[in-house]
Amino acid sequence: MRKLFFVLLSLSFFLYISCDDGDIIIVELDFDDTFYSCGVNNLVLYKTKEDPSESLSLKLTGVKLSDILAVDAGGVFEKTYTISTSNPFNYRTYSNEKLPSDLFCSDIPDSSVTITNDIESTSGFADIKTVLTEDDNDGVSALAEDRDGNGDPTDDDTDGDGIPDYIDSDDDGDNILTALENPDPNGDGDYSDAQDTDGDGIPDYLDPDDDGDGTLTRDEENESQDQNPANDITNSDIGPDYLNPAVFSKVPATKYREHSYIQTYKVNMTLRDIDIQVLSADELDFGKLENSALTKTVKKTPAFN
Ligand SMILES: [Ca+2]
Ligand SMILES: [Ca+2]
Ligand SMILES: [Ca+2]
Ligand SMILES: [Ca+2]
Repeated sequence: MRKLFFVLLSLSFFLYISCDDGDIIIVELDFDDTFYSCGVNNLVLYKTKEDPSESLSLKLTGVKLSDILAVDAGGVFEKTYTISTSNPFNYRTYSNEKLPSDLFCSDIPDSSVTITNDIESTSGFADIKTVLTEDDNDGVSALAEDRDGNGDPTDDDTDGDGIPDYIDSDDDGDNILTALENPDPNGDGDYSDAQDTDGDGIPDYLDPDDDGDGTLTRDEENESQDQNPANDITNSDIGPDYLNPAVFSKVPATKYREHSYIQTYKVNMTLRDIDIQVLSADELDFGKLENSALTKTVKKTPAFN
């Protein structure tokens, strides 16, 4: 019986085919370090390449994409799936010069695709690790938004609206987005030069009364009550009333503006101990999952207080 085995070398690896006559055929499997997913009730994790056309795929029966995104409170999901007859790993070659992008996504196989080799492994393990990161992209790094520096950014909530600063796009709750309050004017990651209109030592993005006139910024909505004090301008030479200490008439805000932040799931998979008859590999770094569903925008409007 001929034997095949994988050897991982950096991000490319080789398939060695040892024939009975002693000849060794080496096929380079220079796949990208990214992979894709398909399936509603069964998850297929796969990667394809062309010239020559090949695919690697792992089918996880009864697993949904949402299952591997179910991170714990620390933002991590880790699970080892056993490769088996119901969770097979396949290496395939094709006679087609080009492969359809949805090769593993259609219920009915594409009749134009011709498989020339199909090598299946039904043992081994697939280690999947998912890490969720969340950021408000407000111009202040999540590290800096861990204001007390205790390593836990979830316990820092400047405006007390229930949304911690690292995912709060309006940190001081004044209805002016942090990104618009110049927290880092020259973009060097040093926030000591943050805009501080009233010079009280509290930068505008953390100061609920930016011009220090005694009227909260969020309540300086003299013209339009739309949770946006930036468009209330009594003196166009000075600018918005919330940055003009000479104007301090109060039109109380009644709610916060809508907040949004980005969730990004990074999914990596490593295959281990693939070793069935014609295929063996101690460890195969399958790479990082690419899927538009891994980035989500979360929108919420906090309760007004
Ligand atoms: Ca907050
Ligand atoms: Ca603000
Ligand atoms: Ca200030
Ligand atoms: Ca003010």
